Formats: sequence, C-alpha cells, structure tokens
Amino acid sequence: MTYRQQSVLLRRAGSTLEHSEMDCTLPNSSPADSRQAQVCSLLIALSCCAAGCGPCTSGAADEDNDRLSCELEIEAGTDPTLADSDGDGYLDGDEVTEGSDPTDPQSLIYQGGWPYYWDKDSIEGPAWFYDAGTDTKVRPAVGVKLPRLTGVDQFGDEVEVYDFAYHGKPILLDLSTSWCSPCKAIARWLEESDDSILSDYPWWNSDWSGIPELVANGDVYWLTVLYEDANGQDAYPRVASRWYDDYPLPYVPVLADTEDRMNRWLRNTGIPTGNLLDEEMTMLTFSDRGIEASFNLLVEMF
Ligand SMILES: [Ca+2]
Ligand SMILES: [Ca+2]
Repeated sequence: MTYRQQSVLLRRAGSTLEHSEMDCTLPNSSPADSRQAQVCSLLIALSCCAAGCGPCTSGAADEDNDRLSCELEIEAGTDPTLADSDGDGYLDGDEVTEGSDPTDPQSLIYQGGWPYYWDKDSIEGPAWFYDAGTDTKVRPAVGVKLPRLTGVDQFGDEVEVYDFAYHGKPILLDLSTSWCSPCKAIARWLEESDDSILSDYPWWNSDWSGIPELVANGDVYWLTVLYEDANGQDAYPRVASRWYDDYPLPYVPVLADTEDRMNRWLRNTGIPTGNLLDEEMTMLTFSDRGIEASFNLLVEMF
C-alpha cells in the first residue's frame, strides 16, 4: 500500500469513527474483525506519525523539503517522503500555497508548466514609475532590477515574471507586438531554428544561430511580452493566445502586458526589443529598441 493510499484510508477511517465506537485495545479474534484491525492499525500509524515515527519523525518536520510539514502533508493527502507527490513539476507545498491540487498531475500552478519561485516577495524590484513616496523615477539601466512584471499568458493564467527568478538561468525578455513583422520573424526563427528567416534583416548576426537551441534546451528562459495587438490596440489576453496559435512553442510563455507597463517603463522607441536579466531579475543589458545587445551577451554567456 502506498503512503497516499494509507492517507486516504486514514481519512476514511477517521470519519467512520466519528459515527461508531471502536476499541483498538482488544485482540482481533475473527475474520469479521479484519476491517476493524486494518482501521486500528492505520489509526495507530497516524498517531505514531504525529508522535514521531513512521514516514515522519515529527509532525512539524519537512523531510522532503517541499515546504509542507508532515502534519500538513497528511492533511493534503501528499507523500511526506516525496517533494512532488503528483510528479507535475511543482512541489507539494507550493501547490498548497497556490491552490492547485498537489495530488492531481492535471492541476498545475501554471497550465504552461512555467517555473515557480516560492519567495518572490523577497525580490526588491523598483516601482514601475515612481519609487514609493519619493516621486523619483527608477529608470531602466544595466544593474537595475526589473519591476514586478505580470502578464496574462497564452492559457489565460496571470503570470508573475518573478517566478522565473532563482532557477539558475538568465531570462531573455522579448518585447513585441502582434503587428511587428520582425518580431514575428524572430518567433518563427525560434520555432524553426532556420537562420534564413532572419538573415535578410540588416541587424542579423550569424553568431546568434545557437540561440533557438539554448531556448529549446531550457538553458535560458525566453519570455515574449506583447503590448499591442495586430491593429495597434493595447494588448488584451487573447493577444497572447493568438500569438501562441501562430508560434506554438511549449517552452515560451507569451504574456499580454495589458497595462502596457514594460513598453512604457523602457521608454521603448522601436521593436523588437530584447533585454537580458540574470536570475536575480537584474538587467544585464538595457535597450529601448533592438535585440543586438541582449543576443550578443547571451551568446557570450554560453
Ligand atoms: Ca511531500
Ligand atoms: Ca506537484
């Protein structure tokens, strides 16, 4: 019997006992007592777990480092010896925090399977346009942290870009719109890894040939942020899903920046625009138009 099955039985046993009395101190003498014996042994296992044996050494311990104590694992029906009980890529504790079901692999924090950073509130990024209380603008520059960017992705989830922090990977922030031909060409290049798609652009550099593979391999996170639709109207969630219909890369989150924050913060003057961040959300490059600096540095890093 798996631990999860035991947990289910224990919960059932607990609810059974609310309605009937059972004496677990008596020896079981007949086959009719076998179910009682099973329930008793499970109940003993439960009290033993809380007291410090069995799968957990203490109810408060988090032995599998999934940010859920043994006690809470039992409550959630998760495995106290396995950090990701349902094997969906999200830790048990993170799923409980975010309200997805840690025992159901179809229930995810992000439908796209994007990374999750449990301590993102500790990242001290600047306000978007003014430092709180000072009226002092924090301008984008190399060494400045990205403000806390959120956007609606191709699956309709509101995504926090800070969830991509501290996974040991740089982040390429690609600012685009649905009407921008070179932006779409870059998306197709990422998908098909065919340099001829970009080689006629005057800014093309053949040193960048390996970038689609870096993104596909997960060496770098690539996030596409869209701020306008095909008609130049402010982005709305459907803009991201339409983009994904055209360029269905399962590992690239497409975020509709429905409040047009990124474009305004960068004081963007032309697209595509690329900026590279480190895992701490600090800008390694700053451009208000063009992708050259970010692509060059990315290639240098690998
Ligand atoms: Ca667990
Ligand atoms: Ca999980």
